[in-house]
Amino acid sequence: MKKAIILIALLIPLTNFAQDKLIQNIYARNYQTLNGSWQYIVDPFDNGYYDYRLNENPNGFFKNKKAQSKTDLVEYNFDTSPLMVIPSDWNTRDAKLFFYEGSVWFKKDFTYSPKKGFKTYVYFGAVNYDAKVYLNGEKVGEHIGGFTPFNIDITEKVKEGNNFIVVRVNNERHPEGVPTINADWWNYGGITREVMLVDVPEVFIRDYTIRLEKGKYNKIKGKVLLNKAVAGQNIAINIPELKISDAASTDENGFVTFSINAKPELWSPENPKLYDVILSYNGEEINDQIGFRQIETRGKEILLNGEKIFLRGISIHEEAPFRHGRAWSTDDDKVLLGWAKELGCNFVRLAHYPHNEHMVREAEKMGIMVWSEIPVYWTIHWENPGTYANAQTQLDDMINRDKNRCAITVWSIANETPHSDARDQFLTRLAEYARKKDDSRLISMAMEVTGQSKNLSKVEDNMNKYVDIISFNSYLGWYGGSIEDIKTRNWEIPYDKPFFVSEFGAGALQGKHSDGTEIWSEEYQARLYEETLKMFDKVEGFSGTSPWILVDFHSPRRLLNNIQDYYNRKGIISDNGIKKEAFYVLQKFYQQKENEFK
Ligand code: GCB
Repeated sequence: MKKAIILIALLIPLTNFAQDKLIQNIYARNYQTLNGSWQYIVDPFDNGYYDYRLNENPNGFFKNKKAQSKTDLVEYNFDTSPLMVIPSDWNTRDAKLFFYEGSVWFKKDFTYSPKKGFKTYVYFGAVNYDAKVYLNGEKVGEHIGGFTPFNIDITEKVKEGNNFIVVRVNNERHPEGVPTINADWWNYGGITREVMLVDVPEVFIRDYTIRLEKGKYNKIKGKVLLNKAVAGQNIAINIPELKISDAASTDENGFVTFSINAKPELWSPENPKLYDVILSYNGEEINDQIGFRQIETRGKEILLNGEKIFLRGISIHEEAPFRHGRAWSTDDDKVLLGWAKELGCNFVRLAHYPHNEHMVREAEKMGIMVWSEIPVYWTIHWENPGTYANAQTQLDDMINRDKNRCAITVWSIANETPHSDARDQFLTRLAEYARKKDDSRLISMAMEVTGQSKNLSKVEDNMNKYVDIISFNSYLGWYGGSIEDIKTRNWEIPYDKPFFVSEFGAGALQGKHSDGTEIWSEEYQARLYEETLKMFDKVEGFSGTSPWILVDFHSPRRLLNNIQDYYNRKGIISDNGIKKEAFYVLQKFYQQKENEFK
């Protein structure tokens, strides 16, 4: 009995409030932005949410109450509160909030004219971590998870003329959360991605998937789903450049499939060809840019469009270049991806959570393949059903948002997780879920090195059966061992699958120099890169790497003053955008690999 109560208690904070299914390709819809200035109130004791008995207060700050007379006691006032530009993280927008973890209330006024026969949604690209959303003083939805989008149907609540929206954002860490309390990145709080009001017809195309049929180069498959189960609706698909113009009728589930003979030019890093695809229904035209490719493995090789490739990657955190808050805009993303391009990358590992949609779309345009990951990181609560549900929802949302992005070649379900039966069960369920949902990509996870002796390192993991690529993080020469050890190390990876080194690296303070024997110097980092790349290049099945990491990033775990100062210094570019020596070592290696694979 007690157990059941605890279980329910654990589940309650993780369930979503009337969560609406995600609308595919939000940027192609008719929308009005709610980005810009929002008033905010910092509420460390959640005074706007609970009353003094710690019950949820029905007259919380979301009422946006204003004193009506000289004696009316109202102990908050959005109108006189400071403004913050949204999207953003509060940590880098307000110096007082750099270390803050707790609740902040945001409010924005807006005017609106609802259109007859249309539905209105409010869409959030991401809010970290727990969002409660109120419109005109009433709760309309809530969401858990800091890196995936959500939309809420507000048709019944939005008014002609003036409206106000209030969001209570809480970024406290929870042991049972995803991620859990311990992680090596900054816990940026806030409305960190775009907010928009979206108009769609009463019945509309909510979701679609368009790609090459698995294993074929001459057939495009399309699946389209309406928001309502209505039969006999005519849906048109057009791909002008391929002279495709087709239409079909929905079944009783509001669902249509297309199977079209076509031989599109294939997408690849050398030729990132995208086609305009237009779906039309009920007065709405949804425009997307879609590329076509096949990704698969054969024995120890990764094949893109049937040809063996080497993934010339780099890991990236979603942190803005130079200003070091959360990155969210195309401009931020272009700088990060531009550096990756300059390095010679054809691949990026977007660590350790889904990055913003612009990032993936830009990578696709630039011809960069993407590894996209959910924050199942380190010591997740494997036995907690609520934690599993949360992880699966994040996986589901990540796949739903980006399933039409051909650049995404790998879904990653976890990073460096400690082995146990409960962990294996949790991850097996996730891997099977991802596979069932999307069989057009590879599945992987960043594993750990499991055995080390003087001359031999091993990677053994029960999850080997469920992944397509054996990926692992190796810090030989940094967290244990020396650069000399790297020179003599052999590897045992006993699986007939390609392997990918999802991380290796060393900390270096840009501008700190030595003869190469001192840690924190650029030379030490560069030597470690040289030797590590040489070491792995000798091992059969080495199919790519995404060293840790493109740019120095904020981390609360990095406290060494005058060296780290709350930055993880493993970037090959410094926090102020200066390339370290290791950048050029990796660049040279990638030039060689590019030539080898021409
Ligand atoms: C890792 C983690 C990454 C850390 C990195 C480090 O293995 O996956 O999130 O930031 O090591 O620098 O220690």
